[in-house]
Amino acid sequence: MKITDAKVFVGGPAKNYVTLKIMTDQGVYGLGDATLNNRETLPAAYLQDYLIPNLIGMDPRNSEDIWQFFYRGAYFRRGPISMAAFGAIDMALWDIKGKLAGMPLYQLFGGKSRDGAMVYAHATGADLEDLMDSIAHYVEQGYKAVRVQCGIPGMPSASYAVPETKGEGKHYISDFSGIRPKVEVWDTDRYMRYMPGALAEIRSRFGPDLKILHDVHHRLLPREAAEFAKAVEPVGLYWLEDPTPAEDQDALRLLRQHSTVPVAIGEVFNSIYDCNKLIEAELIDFIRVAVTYAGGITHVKRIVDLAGLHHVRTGFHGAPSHSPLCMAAQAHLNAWAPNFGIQEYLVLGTPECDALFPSEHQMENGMVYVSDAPGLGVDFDEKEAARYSYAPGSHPVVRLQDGTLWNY
Ligand code: KDG
Ligand code: MG
Repeated sequence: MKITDAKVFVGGPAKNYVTLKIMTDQGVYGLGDATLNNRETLPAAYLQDYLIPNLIGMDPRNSEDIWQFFYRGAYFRRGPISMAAFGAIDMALWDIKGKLAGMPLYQLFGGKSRDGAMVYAHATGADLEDLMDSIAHYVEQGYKAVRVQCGIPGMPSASYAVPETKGEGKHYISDFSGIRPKVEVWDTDRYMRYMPGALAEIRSRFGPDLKILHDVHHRLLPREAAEFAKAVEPVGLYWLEDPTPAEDQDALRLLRQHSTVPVAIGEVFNSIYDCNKLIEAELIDFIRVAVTYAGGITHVKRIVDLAGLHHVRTGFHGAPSHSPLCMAAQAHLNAWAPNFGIQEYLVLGTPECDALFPSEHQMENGMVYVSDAPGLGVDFDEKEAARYSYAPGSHPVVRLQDGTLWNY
């Protein structure tokens, strides 16, 4: 069996999904997602210029050897661009494998460990009351877990993932007004003073059962993160996400010494070598890698297995920038993983996405139920895809009040 061709599409409904389609001499094709938010053309170019010309003629069933060929063979290893490109190839090869076997991917991993996988929604508000309305909206829809982000009084700009004005949803993932980022101004002291009390009010409004998550988005220094984690401990968070940047894997030790708040990290990691120390030293509780830019199913499954040895559960990244293909790959892993925790969920279900990526994966009452279709269980409508093209976008950059550049 041979790979005969592969194509890359960039575009989508208000998003630049990077979709790979691999064709074979047996008529079976596979689909993968290489979307790297606001840098989409780069994995697309890597696929087109280097990886696809090498893929043609390979046996698609040898997904392990193909992964090793591209990873070890590149010489310059890792990094989000290459890992997103390999991730798409790997996803597509698993899709082909599942279709050849006539089985959904979770069966190839070892079958189902659960019927439905719990997901969390994003609630956001310009201020606390606005956020309370947003949380109530998701609770009414049956969500059991909600990530909460709100405006901080006196903060010079809207803080991470919150709108400027009440009642307005925040499209924080990409600003399509151009390639030059907007600047947001961040004030750590105001955040540290306000947010623990706001989280406590949310807990008292919604009661003990709601799973409350909060994303610090890498903004605190390790000592500040430890102080913040200690302050929010009485709230009983389901998790505190990215309290401090984790390039320094030892930075979490200080937080661990001062607090038992569950910590979730990893949405910007792209290999097992970014998180092996965090996992082995049991400094985190949830690993947040995405199948897309952590090298696909083959590599993420290794991370999940390592995590399982150390009581670390999964909480895969599911920002709106991930296409339904990545979300499907994660849904299959979520159905199987003995150490599944929760899934971030924002993408499936919009009419435009459903038309571009038809699938039978279901979402009901805050749970995702994986489809039994062979492979990933998602298709790609090329006629729909022709309606969309690449639109350059950017994340904001963050500065402190004196102008110092900070972490977005
Ligand atoms: O592209 C950046 C987003 O993926 C990121 O800001 C989303 O932090 C995020 C999250 O938790 O989904
Ligand atoms: Mg996050």
